[in-house]
Amino acid sequence: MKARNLIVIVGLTLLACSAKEVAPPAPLLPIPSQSQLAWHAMEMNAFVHFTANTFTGKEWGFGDERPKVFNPSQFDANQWVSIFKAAGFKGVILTCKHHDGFCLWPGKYTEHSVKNSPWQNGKGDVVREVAEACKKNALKFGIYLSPWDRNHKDYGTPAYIEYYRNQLNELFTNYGPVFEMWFDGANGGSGYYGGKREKRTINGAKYYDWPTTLELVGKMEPSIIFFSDAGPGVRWVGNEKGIAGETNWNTISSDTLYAGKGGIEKLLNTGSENGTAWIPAETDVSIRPGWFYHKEEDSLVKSGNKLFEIYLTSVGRGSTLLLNVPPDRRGLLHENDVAALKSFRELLNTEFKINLALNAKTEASSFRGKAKRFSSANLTDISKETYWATDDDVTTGSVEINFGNKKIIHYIVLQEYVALGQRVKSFSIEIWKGDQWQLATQATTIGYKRILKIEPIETQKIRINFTAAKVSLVISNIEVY
Ligand code: FUL
Repeated sequence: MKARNLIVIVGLTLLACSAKEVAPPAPLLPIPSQSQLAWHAMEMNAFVHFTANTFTGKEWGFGDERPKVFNPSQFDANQWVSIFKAAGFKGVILTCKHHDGFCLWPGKYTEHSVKNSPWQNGKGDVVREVAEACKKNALKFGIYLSPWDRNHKDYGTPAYIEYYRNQLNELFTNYGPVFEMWFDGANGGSGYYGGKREKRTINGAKYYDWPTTLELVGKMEPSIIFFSDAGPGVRWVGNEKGIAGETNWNTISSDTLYAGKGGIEKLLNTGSENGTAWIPAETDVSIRPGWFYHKEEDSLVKSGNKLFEIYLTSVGRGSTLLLNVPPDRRGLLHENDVAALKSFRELLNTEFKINLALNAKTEASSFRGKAKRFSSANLTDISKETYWATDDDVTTGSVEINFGNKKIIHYIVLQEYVALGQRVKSFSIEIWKGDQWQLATQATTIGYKRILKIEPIETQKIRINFTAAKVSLVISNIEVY
């Protein structure tokens, strides 16, 4: 072998060894499960509230609505789902049963369902059609099954819990795969209850025996994400306005929480820095004032601009947006809602059109073990699986991104590599102006994604200063628009 070749081989081996020596950062517990990671990446899902209420004009049916009121004239689940897909949603969660107990599938455990409605001569199945439309459009399908049932005669007794679990069984064995299961927090109160027409109070912390129910569902659908105020998969964001916490930790201590427990909205909105479980916030909000369709709200559909604002305060704050778009009495998404979704999509497309940071030159204050695989170049590559990381004892640092020439910038997008936990507590963004750095904005948490909107400004480079973190920094992505 020639001496030169030998030198090259030795050199390469030494390089490989030194790279090998630099271990990746240890995860900061708690970390998300694989299904939670997949859920984060979905970013936007659609919520569909549709039931007897659509025809009676109510928001909370009493439970005495006759099934025959349910009669959409032009029902088309494919219209809903293809519009959701075009708008960029990745999943659809359907109210298979709302508080009135009316079931959108012809199950065998109750007569209070589509099977006794004139729609498709009692042979229709909304759940089936939506699940199939989701499959056809490659969107994931989710189930909302209200625990509170104002129709059922046994509500409040153990017999109802058995009924509820039977319904879950039916849904999960016949309509899966299901990515998310929504356990609503509204619990107990007055209702029809098989004709008793009375008030029934339940102990929210105990009555449903959630651990047993979750185990049952988990066996049928191991990767299911459970939504409730308190998780365990994802938590409620604490309001129905589309606003996640400006500080938004994916972590929270869930041992004292339960679905329907009041007075915890603020905590749910921000999570807690030292929470013991990974339970990210889901931001559910309706495109209309109500959750169900009401003709008199046709003029009150949120505009594309408003939806974009909500996108920034939900997805842009590390949460997932669950946007409710209720079909009308025809069984179609109303023209006004469709127009708003279209304008929302157009805004997303124009505002985030060209990522000025893609492959831009970066320079970091330091990087882990000086190993290339942890360098700041990973921030502006196309992959979200590569990341910039610092040494274990380095919890602050900065990264400069140089666009090569002057660009007008409006938004900065940051992502932590949350598979290794949520770390950043605060950061600031500076813009190069004249011959010095000028503060553009500062914020607290990042999490899965943080989008900061700044006053549009022309600049050749920006600097992001990570000013505090729980442990060393692990950032996977920076985009600039
Ligand atoms: C609430 C319910 O009471 C509303 O009707 C709606 O379903 C909303 C998503 O959750 O708790």
